[in-house]
Amino acid sequence: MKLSRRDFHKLTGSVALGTGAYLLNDQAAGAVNQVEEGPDSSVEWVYSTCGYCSVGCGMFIGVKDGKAVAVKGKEDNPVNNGKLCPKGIYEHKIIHTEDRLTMPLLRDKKGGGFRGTSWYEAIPLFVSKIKQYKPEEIAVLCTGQLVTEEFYLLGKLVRTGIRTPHYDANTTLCMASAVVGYIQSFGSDGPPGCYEDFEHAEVIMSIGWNPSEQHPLIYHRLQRAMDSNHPKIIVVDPRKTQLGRVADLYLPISPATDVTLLNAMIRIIIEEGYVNEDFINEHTVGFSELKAHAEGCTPEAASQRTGVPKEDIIKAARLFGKAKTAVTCWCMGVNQSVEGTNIVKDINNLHLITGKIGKPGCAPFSITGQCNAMGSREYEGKAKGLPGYRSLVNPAHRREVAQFWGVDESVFPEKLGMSITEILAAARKGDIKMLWIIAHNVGLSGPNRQSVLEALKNVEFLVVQDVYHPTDTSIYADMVLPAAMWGEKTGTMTNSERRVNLAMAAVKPPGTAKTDFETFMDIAERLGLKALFPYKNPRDVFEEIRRIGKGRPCDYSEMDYDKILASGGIQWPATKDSPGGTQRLYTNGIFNTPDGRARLHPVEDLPLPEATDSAYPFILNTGRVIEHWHTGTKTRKVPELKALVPRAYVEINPIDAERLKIRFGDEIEVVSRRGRISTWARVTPSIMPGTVFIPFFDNQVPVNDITVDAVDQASKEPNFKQAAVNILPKGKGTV
Ligand SMILES: Nc1nc2c(c(=O)[nH]1)N[C@H]1C(S)=C(S)[C@@H](COP(=O)(O)OP(=O)(O)OC[C@H]3O[C@@H](n4cnc5c(=O)[nH]c(N)nc54)[C@H](O)[C@@H]3O)O[C@H]1N2
Ligand SMILES: Nc1nc2c(c(=O)[nH]1)N[C@H]1C(S)=C(S)[C@@H](COP(=O)(O)OP(=O)(O)OC[C@H]3O[C@@H](n4cnc5c(=O)[nH]c(N)nc54)[C@H](O)[C@@H]3O)O[C@H]1N2
Ligand code: SF4
Ligand SMILES: [Mo]
Repeated sequence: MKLSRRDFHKLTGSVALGTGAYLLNDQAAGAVNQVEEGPDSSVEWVYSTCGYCSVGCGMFIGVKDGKAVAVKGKEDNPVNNGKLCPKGIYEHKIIHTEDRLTMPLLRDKKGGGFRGTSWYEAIPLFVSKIKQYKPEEIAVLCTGQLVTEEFYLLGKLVRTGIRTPHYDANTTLCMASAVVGYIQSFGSDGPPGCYEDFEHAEVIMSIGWNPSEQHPLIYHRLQRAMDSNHPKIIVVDPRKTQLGRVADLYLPISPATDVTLLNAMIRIIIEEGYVNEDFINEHTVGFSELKAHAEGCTPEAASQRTGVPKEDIIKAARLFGKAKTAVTCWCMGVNQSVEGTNIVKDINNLHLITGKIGKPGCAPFSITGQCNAMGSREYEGKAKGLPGYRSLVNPAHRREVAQFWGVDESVFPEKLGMSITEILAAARKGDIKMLWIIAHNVGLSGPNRQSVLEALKNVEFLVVQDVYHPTDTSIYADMVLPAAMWGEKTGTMTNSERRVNLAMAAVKPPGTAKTDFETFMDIAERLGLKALFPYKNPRDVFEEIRRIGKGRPCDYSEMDYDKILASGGIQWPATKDSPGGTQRLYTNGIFNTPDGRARLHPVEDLPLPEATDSAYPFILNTGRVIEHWHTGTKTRKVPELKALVPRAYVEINPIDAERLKIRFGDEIEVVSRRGRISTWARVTPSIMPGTVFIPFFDNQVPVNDITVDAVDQASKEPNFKQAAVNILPKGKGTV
């Protein structure tokens, strides 16, 4: 079915073109997919959870003659009530594609191309390379898109078998600032809130988050809340997103000045007496320092720096302060910044001083990105290095995990190794010789991409484990390992509200492709670690996760696959006291710090890593569109989605466009100190003057050629959201 973006929006009940405020219910899904239902239907529906974003929609995959032919929402799922967004509804179309990997590939040293091979050759070669290099010459880069059982296996394999400290993931490009901010404020990672909080909140503040496009089924819940309890909506974003359009208060903030805005709000809240003194006294540390610091943060100065009118800053503070309940959601506009951790801590400050946490309608709520970024934080060790939110530098944690696994704790590295951008820099220098990349298309999604490609080309042995080939990363590999994908494997995933749900295998992987689970097991066995890896299937691993996580904040001990299937997902912690799961964290005001008190942190804005100047006068903002998923390896293959947004574009404000004589649709170049890309201009007032926005899904418009690779020093998350660029009519010289 060929649809224009406009027709698609009409069919799916959109409220505004380009906003993604459209959802498909079961009936519309049927119409789109044209699947026959009813007792005679030969379609078998298999339980699953969407494999794209962290909303975690419950769904079924329709299978006919061994092929995935349709998808439909699960009516009684507590997250999405049967509805799906456009990516979800076409998800079966990403499985049986022509570029699926069907066998391992090895680079043919003579010809330079690839030759197909068997696992009997690939795994021994892989393991011989692991033995050839020193552990610290090897690095592993993973993802937020495997199932938790696979994350746990890989974490155990890296710690006990490969033993390199250099083990990171694309989650550092995404969630790291939220993780570090939570740990510094509350003593532990983990979003405290849940989606139901929207229905209890008097105020919902969104900072650097575009939910109508990136979390459409959360947006739907926001809409439901707007219709029922009418929360006041505050949106802080340099782009006027759909949520910004419907907001009660839209604050068009100058890029990366969020801390200044929050500090001024904190000052007003303290000054005007909206603080919760009992909560501060009983449950926090550091209020007097925060107060002293806030005194210097006047709304006048904040207005000057942020560009937000002073009256609006005061209004936001009063709305937030006076409300009995408030939720603050944030996403990449906060995390992907050199000051990401600071912004997160300031959001936490705001909630702590007003006691707006641990109650219905009250939470500082980081929205995650990938379907299972949470799972990698919980049980792969992406939060602090060891499973169950345990830390590599905590002696008790090291002991616990070592004893549980039956290994000597000296096998663990003493501390976390390099982060992703550091690993890539070391690979460029030749210090990392073997790089294993699993489910991460860093060749398009990594910051300052040409330097990433240099790293990929420079490592002696690059292994890429993916479901498709060629990708922007796999083309540089020495070995490509074919993986089974969503719909072909079974395991759990945790969504943004800590809900653990199952995705089940519906169809078989193509050729000899294996699940990542099987590949990790094969490698472990070949490394002689069979005794440490006695699992027959993901369920066995889940049982181990239940035991190793018992008593930890992310406790799964009262969950099992059957309970999850029956309930549509269980929110951790699930313990003896709360066997059905837990909606909210910190309801008793006790945090995961040694004294149980949360920490208040006075913080400041940092300068942009790359200031604008006369040669590069615009700030480049980057991100996503609803129709496409990340680097587009999946969605660029779905004809309906590709037809809607075939090519990435540059959003530019009409004032700038007029000055530069650029019309809608003109081909233009965007140039930074690192490179140049060209594409068409989309002139729109939703982007503020002096800034431009380019989505990163399109490898014909590789926006990361021009982004910076500066990182937040605490979280190591790259600053994807601001780089200095210039705009030129195509082919018109250089800056
Ligand atoms: N359709 C679709 N959905 C997705 C994804 C996808 O690729 N496609 N990816 C998933 C993943 S992994 C993630 S991480 C999430 C990301 O979800 P979001 O974070 O919502 O998406 P982004 O487009 O990256 O950026 C969000 C907003 O940050 C704003 N922003 C930029 N700079 C600043 C700033 O300085 N201050 C403030 N306050 N805001 C700023 C941008 O203008 C943008 O509107 O989406 C998930 N969902
Ligand atoms: N400019 C800019 N760049 C960004 C961002 C931004 O906002 N702006 N956002 C950043 C963020 S938040 C994120 S999360 C990253 C995302 O960046 P990536 O993770 O690189 O993006 P994906 O396109 O999802 O790549 C995942 C890869 O895994 C493969 N894959 C899918 N399923 C499986 C599986 O089950 N097993 C295996 N082995 N492989 C699989 C896919 O084919 C694909 O090649 O991009 C980051 N880059
Ligand atoms: S909102 Fe996210 S989880 Fe739900 S169908 Fe869309 S992509 Fe999948
Ligand atoms: Mo992400």
